[in-house]
Amino acid sequence: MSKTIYVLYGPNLNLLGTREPDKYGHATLADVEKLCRETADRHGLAVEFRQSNHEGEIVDWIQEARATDAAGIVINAAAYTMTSIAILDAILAVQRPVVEVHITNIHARESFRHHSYISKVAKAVICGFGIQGYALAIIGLAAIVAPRKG
Ligand code: CA2
Repeated sequence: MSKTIYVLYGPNLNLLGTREPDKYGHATLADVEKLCRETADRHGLAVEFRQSNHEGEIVDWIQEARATDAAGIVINAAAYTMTSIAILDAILAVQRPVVEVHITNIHARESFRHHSYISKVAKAVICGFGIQGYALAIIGLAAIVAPRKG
């Protein structure tokens, strides 16, 4: 198993930090990438960081994570979380721990955001901590894939 974790970002999250800061904060996607790399580095992991507005490309990357023997996946599939059986199926096939992250608490928002296909197959779900949720997800994954002694 490699020491790389895939951090996958779904549609519209390329806009992070530029619109709706009241909901999603002021940090940009580049800031999130930096946070993920620093957190992973502290735990002896590397990061493959990707964002796409296209469902199929996200499916391709989940398959790639298996093909490259990645240690796990952190995913915020954004609106595809609530709609994509294709992403659900890809996660079922990947056979690696997957942590679902949302910047906002999706359960405190509109009812159409309450149902997640990904939650059904994820190892863990983190929502509502803003971008710190990514650091928490990486720390949790590190504990699963490379438990520390003592
Ligand atoms: O809270 C989250 O992380 C979400 O996954 C964000 C998605 C939303 O569809 C989910 O229900 C919850 C929306 C991402 C849109 O991102 C933007 C960021 C900045 C400005 C505009 C959109």
